[in-house]
This record gives sequence, structure tokens and C-alpha cells, in this order.
Amino acid sequence: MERYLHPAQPVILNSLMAQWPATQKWSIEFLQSEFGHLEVPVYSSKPAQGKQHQHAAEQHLELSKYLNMLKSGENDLRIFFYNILQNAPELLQDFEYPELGMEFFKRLPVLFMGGKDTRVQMHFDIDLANLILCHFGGPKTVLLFAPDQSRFLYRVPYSFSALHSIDFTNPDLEQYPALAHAKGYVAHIEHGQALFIPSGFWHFIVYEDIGFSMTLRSLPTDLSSRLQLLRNIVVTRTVEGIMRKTIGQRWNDRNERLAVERAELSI
Ligand SMILES: O=C(O)CCC(=O)C(=O)O
Repeated sequence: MERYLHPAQPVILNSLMAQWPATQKWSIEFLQSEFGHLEVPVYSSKPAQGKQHQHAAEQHLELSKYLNMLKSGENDLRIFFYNILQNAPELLQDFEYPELGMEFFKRLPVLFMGGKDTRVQMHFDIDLANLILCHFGGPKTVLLFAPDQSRFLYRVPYSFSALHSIDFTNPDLEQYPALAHAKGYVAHIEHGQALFIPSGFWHFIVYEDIGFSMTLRSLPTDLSSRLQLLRNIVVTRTVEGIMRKTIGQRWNDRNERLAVERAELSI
């Protein structure tokens, strides 16, 4: 709590998952044989166009079929925020919420999954939770930036993401010069390691191979973060939804233009 939680310092926790049955048991093969029949929503990383909802599922299919697609090289479609409490509660027996001085929101243990070279765009979580990302399968690289770096990251107004056109693995600093001022962290995580992502931290992820993570979340307890959380959900997301439905692509274009203008002003 003193060294990481309170100072909001990301850290890789090597032994947190060591005693969990999940660490021995959970693998792509295990999920395929035990849960392959489940129907799962999968999401594309392409940006929403026109009046399309920002987080609409691309399709629903059997987990087994999706895993076969990953094995054949699929690297766009990913599983995102899949609630295991609702959909595969048996898995809850394989891990326990760690004693870290944070109160976990036990209704939302969620899974993320992707294939080799899958990318998750730079974003921060709308609920401003402190996250413990527990990893399984092939390794992942995670770029992390503290909330005070937002001004250099081309945040798209009314969203919780950076400009989709930026390739954070090889950023074009001529086109996006503010990025050169951003200071952050790179974390490489492997099967059995857990990454602490502090509240409001930006994260961008590259799956180096087929893998999945379970994120445990602890909602913020301080008043200012709680007010911000409420604002994100009630105001920002609602306004964004209404504007996108009524104005469509012009709204998206306006926000992307503002993202560039604001980042350039910050330098
Ligand atoms: O690992 C992923 O695919 C995404 C994880 C993430 O964005 C999160 O836990 O908030």
C-alpha cells in the first residue's frame, strides 16, 4: 500500500498468483475443452464509424471456434470484459482475491483474450478502478502512462481513448509531436504474473502470442475520483452516445480534430 497503491506506482507482482490453482490449470487448451461451448461476444479493434456504438460486439460465436481462429492467426477480434462470475462461475474456485489493502469489486472479475499481435488501443478505464491484471498464456507487453500524461497522449474528447490512428509501438513523432513528451512505463508480463495498474492509468497492450488475462478491480474510494467516475458514466458517456447517434461521423471528426489541437497546445 505504501510503495505502490498510495503513490500510484505500477508494479509486476511475481508471486501473487503462485498458489492459485488457476496458475497451473488455466490455459487455452483448458478453456477450449471445458468452456468451448460458451457463446462469447468478440470485438474488433477498428474504430467505430458514423453512428455505430463505440463498444459494439462484432459477432457472437462459440469460444472453441474463436480459439481455433486465434490459432490460425486471427489478430483483430478479441474478447473484452467477459464477466466470468456471470458466464463461467466454476472458474471462481481457481483463484482468490488477494489481500493487498484494496477492496475488490467482486461482481466484476472479467476476462480479456486475443491472438498473436493483437493490440488494445491506448485507453483508461471509465470506472477509474485500481486494476490487478492476472495473466495466462503467451506474453503481453503493456505500455502505461499516469493520468498526468493525458495532455500528451492525444486523448479524444468524450472518450477514454487516445487517437486510434497512433501506432504506439512505433509512434510517428512528426505527425504526433506531443507524444515525445510523454513519460511512461513498459511492462512485459508472462503466464503467472500479475500487473498492478493504478487508478486512471492509460494502458496500451500488445499480445505477443495467444493469451488471456483476468482483471480484478477495486473501485476508487476518494471523493474526487468517485465524482469523476460518476461524471464519466453519467455525463461524458451519455453526451457521447447522444451526439454520435444524432450527428454521427461529423461528431467523430470534430473530436479527433480537437484531440490533435489540444495535444499540440500542451507543448
Ligand atoms: O488485456 C487486455 O486485452 C485489456 C485489458 C484492459 O484493458 C483492462 O484490464 O482494463
